Amino acid sequence: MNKIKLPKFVNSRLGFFGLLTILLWVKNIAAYLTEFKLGVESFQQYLILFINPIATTIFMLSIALYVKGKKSSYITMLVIYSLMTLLLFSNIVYYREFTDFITINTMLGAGQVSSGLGETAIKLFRPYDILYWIDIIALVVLFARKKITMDERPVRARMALAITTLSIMIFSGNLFMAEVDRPELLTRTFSRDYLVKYLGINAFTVYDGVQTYQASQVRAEASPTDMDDVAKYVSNHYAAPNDDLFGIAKGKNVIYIHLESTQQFLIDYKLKDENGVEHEVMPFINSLYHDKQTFAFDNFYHQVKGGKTSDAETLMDNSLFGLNQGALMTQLGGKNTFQSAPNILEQTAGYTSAVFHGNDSTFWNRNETYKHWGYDYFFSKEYYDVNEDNSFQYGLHDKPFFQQSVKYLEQLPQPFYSKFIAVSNHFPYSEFTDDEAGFPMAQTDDETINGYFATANYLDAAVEEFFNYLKASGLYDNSVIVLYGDHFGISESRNESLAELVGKTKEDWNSYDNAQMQKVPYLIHIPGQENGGINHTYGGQVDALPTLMHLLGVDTKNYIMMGQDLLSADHDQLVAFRNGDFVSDKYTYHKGSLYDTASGNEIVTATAQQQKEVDALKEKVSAQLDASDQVNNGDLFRFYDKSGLKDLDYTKFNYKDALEQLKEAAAKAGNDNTSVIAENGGQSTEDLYVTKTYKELHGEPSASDTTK
Ligand code: GP9
Ligand code: MN
Repeated sequence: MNKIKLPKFVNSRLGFFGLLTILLWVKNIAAYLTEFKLGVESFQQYLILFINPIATTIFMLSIALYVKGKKSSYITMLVIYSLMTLLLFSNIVYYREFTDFITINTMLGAGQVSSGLGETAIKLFRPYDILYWIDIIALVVLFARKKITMDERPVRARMALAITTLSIMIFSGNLFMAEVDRPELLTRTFSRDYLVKYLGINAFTVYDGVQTYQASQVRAEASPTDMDDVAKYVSNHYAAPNDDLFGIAKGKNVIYIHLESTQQFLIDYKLKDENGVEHEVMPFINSLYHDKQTFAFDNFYHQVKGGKTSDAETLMDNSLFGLNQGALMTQLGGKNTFQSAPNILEQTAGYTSAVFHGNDSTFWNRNETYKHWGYDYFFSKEYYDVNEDNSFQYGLHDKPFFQQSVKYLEQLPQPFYSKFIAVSNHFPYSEFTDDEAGFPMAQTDDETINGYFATANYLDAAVEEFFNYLKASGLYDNSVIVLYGDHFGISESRNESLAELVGKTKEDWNSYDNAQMQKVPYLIHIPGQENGGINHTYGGQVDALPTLMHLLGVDTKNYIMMGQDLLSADHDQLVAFRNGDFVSDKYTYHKGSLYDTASGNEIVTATAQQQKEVDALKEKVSAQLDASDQVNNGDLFRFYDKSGLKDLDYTKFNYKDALEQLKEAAAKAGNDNTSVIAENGGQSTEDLYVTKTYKELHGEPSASDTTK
């Protein structure tokens, strides 16, 4: 080391500051490229990734520049440097085990489920990890040997301020680029991966800290009396079950099929190709829709906001709304107490529960939220064979997704409550292999709309294959299969281009039409039933849980649910949108305009009587949304014991090695094992699954009909 000659600049305070900045930047980039899987896809995203550690590093290290004393300034700088290295390094180690980043809650030990790092941490270290620390040791030695000398001269305050300001400017630039590439990054907080990819570990940690603090403030102020108010609302709002239908699906498996971005207008829809030939978009789902074994609904609305898919899941599994801003699952899903469907069914009827989804487990914070909801198993991307050809940015395509799910599904003890989250019919509605291309494109001036029908058709075919398997394996007869659309696929801003495809014109398109477009399919298919049919009740996703529970014969009187059984005679004909707008059988109120629901005519000046009715509806809507917000923001379930449910110990769930866990449980159950594979004499049912590409089903597409 004696021979080492360092460049002179490191002997000035600013020079040393610069050296540390560069070193931290290099460490961050090394971690990005070798440790984390951030799904960087474009040049722009690489650019953002490369600059994102800079601003926060300069900002943090610049604190030391305000310290005048020689030693204290250098020590401050080194301490900050070491702490930032520690933060990065902890995330690296944590990621190796959990494929996720450390939240403030995890650090505080509140999320004990996912921490548990203590014992296993040692096993997660790699020999080359020393590279993340070796520089600190080297710096200390260099100081000791006077290879780097400390600069007597303090940095002028104005200079320090300029550097801090510079870091803020860089950060603003970074944020701007991030927002351009991924709009609503901060308001919707899709996943921690996204925040790190766009803003870096430091900014993510601060952002998470602020959110955690805000949530904890509201939570701290909440009290048991708040829950009493909510319980009063819920009991006044309760709709008693229809006696003829209560319990008709008792003891059956529940299989939810999440129809990504599927709107009700696709039901029975036929798309004309350029030759005027009609193509039915969802022939299989349509056949279910018209089946007497299906309770179908044609005035059923999604009620999501910024949390999109995750809001739909929140509504369906909890009968709670999402938050007015951002996503409940990411903000509170891993923190709050819930009394969700899987937990209720487990405790009241011995159900096992599982979610299947071919995307990263952290997306929408599912890996944490599902534990709090009581899901026993979560089969995410790592359980599937996902490659470039069978997937796109949101994960595995639907046909291989359903097919590959079977080897896990057949292991679940029955009865089970399961959810299959399909995803191919997701914006931008375009990614298909040539083998799946063929369904015609629509002919509008909007690419997004044009591809939507083909991806919906693909989803339909995937669902049909899955149904065929359910029938072949015998699961079908023992199950109630619920299909629902999670939210719109075509956003309001594109609806004018859609107008002509749904029998309207661009010019006449209005708020009423936009509200109508928020209808999504909701089909409860109960094999063997004859009393189904198309029900015209007005309802939304918040109503799904009590509806299903009553069909399963579970009394919901003492549960805190914001919705009402859609099959109950007491059901209010009212659907609240998350922003306070609404649709009832009589009125549609959307973006400040009022319409007569039946005719679609605008009510420009309401009569006194109409105004009174509308005001009453508005009040009901806000009472429902308020009650939901109170529960969520105040984490009020922790005060609620009248449901008779035992507290859920979510620390018992571990979504790794599910197959081993299932096999262990099966061995323990012995002859009492109720899984499909056990019923099949230990033989897998995987080969009962038949899957075919569009081309295999329909032959070569004509030249004009390709999806690409
Ligand atoms: C991703 C998927 C998409 O895992 O569920 O969510 P969305 O973008 O529709 O909210
Ligand atoms: Mn979605």
